[in-house]
Amino acid sequence: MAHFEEVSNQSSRHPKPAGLVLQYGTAGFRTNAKQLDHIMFRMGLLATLRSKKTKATIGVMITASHNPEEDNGVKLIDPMGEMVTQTWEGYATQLANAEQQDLLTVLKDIIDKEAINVSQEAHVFLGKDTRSSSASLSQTVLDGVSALGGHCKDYGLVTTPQLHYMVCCQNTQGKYGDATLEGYYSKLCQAFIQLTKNASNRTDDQKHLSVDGANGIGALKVREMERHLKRELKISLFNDGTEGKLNHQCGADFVKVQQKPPTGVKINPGERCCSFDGDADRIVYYYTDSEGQFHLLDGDKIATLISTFLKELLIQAGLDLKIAVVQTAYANGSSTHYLEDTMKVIVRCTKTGVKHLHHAAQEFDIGVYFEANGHGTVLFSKAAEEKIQQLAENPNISDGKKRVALLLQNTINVINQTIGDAISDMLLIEAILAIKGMTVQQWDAIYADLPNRQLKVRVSDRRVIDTTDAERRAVSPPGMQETIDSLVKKYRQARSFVRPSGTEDVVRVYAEAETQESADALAHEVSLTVY
Ligand code: 16G
Ligand code: ZN
Repeated sequence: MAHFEEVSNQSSRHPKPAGLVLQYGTAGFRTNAKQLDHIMFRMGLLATLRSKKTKATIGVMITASHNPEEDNGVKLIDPMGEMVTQTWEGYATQLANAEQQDLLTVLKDIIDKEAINVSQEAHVFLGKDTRSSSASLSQTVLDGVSALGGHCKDYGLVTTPQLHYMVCCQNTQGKYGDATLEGYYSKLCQAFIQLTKNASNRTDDQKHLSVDGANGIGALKVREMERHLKRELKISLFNDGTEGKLNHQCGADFVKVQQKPPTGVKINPGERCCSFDGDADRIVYYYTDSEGQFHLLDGDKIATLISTFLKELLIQAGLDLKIAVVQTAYANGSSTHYLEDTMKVIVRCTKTGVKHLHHAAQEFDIGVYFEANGHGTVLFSKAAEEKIQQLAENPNISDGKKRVALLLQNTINVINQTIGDAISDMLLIEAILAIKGMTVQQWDAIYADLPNRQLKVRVSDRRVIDTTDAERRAVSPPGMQETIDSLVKKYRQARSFVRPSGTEDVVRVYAEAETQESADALAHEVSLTVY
């Protein structure tokens, strides 16, 4: 077949280093950028096949998120803007690891297994972050797409969630919005402005927010968006990429893991600040108090704020919709208690990785999902959206209920439901704080986090650790969980777990306890049991 000759010719320009084995992990392929050229070519091929199979547009995003600038990565986006399915993750790994001479065989194998009509048209949306390696790697994806006769629209520099959004808009024929950056900004910002109309007398201080752009793509996009906000949100942007290095001593991952403020941000006591990560799909908030103490408001606090707000609206609207919060093992124990015992919302725990949370959240009318690291969003079922719309359009309801229905509609519109999105989450959080007239301190005081510590341990083979119960318990190596259990018993309000990382060659240790000293000691002791 003509295409295969082209694939064969082109692939010799993007050869695979013999023996190199990489895996499509939690968030796609991710490693040093120098090892990724052949991967990009092959992911161009695979995205084209996925498009032929689904008869829809598929996304390819080049980013390594919060990893250092020298790394890069790639992930595929399925038609509705979600992460690619597990079977195709498997194909991605097979294709990536085929030695040069076996590439066509593996490709044909996928075509046969999936019964793909190779002459079907194919469309791919491509995006990249600001890493210096991203430009040439994205050219290589283009080579892969064109080798199989696919069409590619290159969005250039975009955040990961923006590309997810574009793919969803395209495949829903514009029902979700326009597949353009302008469309994205105007949908989100219009909803934000409508929401803030429900906030009375916002002062300039309340409208002000400091944003740490992690020296990445999020900073560029916040700048682009600003004029759409019509001064309803005044952003002081730090770490905008003009001086500092991507993710270095800054960004959401740094702030969450180190539990300290990023460098490069001017923080005035009491003022709200937030940090994005390197591809702007995560956000955390924080402030320092008058004593200089740092306070972090992570994904758990965000989930609590959002779910409380939504639950209150549903009660006011008289809508009987089932709302749930989806978390992972990293969720602070205090957040889970607060949500279950005080808020009385359903809480689910899944394995780490957005796709797991996303799927669990889809089972409810309204599913709020957040990882403690700040990655998350809210999903509304079709039925929930319809009920809200019917209420908004019902001519016989009171003005109060009408207002609540419109609030819910604008809340839906400010949210990027395809994936966690720092920009969209920021607008939603700012709107909620404005509407509730709440300061960051009041938000923080909803519950008190249990002190916690995360450590990473380098081991010769992290795969010897196998977990169960949403990664909260280890089933191998034998005896390890029993040791962890006995260590945990030594401390009050303590909990700890270990899990192999899906993105780095390390084992992660998490511990929480009544005091920081206990959490630190427990994390340290547990890390010594990992070998
Ligand atoms: C990836 C995941 C993130 C998860 C992290 C865990 C996506 C889009 N991103 O960044 O959700 O928290 O991996 O990393 O799924 P780890 O397995 O190295 O701890
Ligand atoms: Zn990210």
